[in-house]
Amino acid sequence: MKAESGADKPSGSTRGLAVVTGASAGIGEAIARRLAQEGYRLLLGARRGDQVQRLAAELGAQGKVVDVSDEASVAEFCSGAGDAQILINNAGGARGADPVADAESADWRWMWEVNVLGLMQVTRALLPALEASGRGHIINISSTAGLEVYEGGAGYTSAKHAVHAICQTLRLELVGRPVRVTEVSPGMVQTDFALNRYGGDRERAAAVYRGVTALTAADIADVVAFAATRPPHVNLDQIVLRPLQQATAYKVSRRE
Ligand code: 8X3
Repeated sequence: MKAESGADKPSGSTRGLAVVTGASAGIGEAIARRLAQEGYRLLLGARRGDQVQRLAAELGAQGKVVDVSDEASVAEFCSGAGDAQILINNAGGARGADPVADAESADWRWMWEVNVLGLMQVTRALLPALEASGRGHIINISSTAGLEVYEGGAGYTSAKHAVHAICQTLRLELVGRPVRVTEVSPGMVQTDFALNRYGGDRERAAAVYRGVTALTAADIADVVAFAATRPPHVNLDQIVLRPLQQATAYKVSRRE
């Protein structure tokens, strides 16, 4: 996808400040790399401070530790971002795949705190800056799990359905104000997502991607860059992308 848009790129200068959460690895890292190439200044946040600071140093960006589920941590993270123009809410993930009957409360609590409350807290903290920029943009990295459900997935799918609802609500609440809201909803992406979900069980995680050419983190970054670089009057509401071999979460054509 070609991200260049003369209409949106200020000539001879860098673009505005983009804030990326969950930026230490996977999709967040790929977005950070891509937005750096596109000329954005970056504030990168992640729970793993050493990793995010290493990436930030490489990209000439600012890197800070942030736990999006912790209000004080979010306040500290956002304190230097008064000129933010873009917010990429990427921090999130899944824990466990138990049916509701065997749900682990701690796993559900973590998923709701990071995917839902975390997204709300960073958004709330940065909304004044995004609006003041005159061309603000919130890009929420959601999931096809925000659109469909599957057995054993309710902790994660319910959290991502909440993200979908928040995106739609934000568009209603912000209409007429200069803040775009885009939901990016990927299906299967080859990252540590499954490894984290299954508590480091490599075999189980590998089975998720077996026989499938999954999306890559760079594919998602490509779509994010495209959305971000449209002219400011163009709002891409929702972008759903999946590997060619995936029709739904549970309908996947695997090579033998
Ligand atoms: C990940 C997609 O199908 O594993 O966000 O829930 S799925």
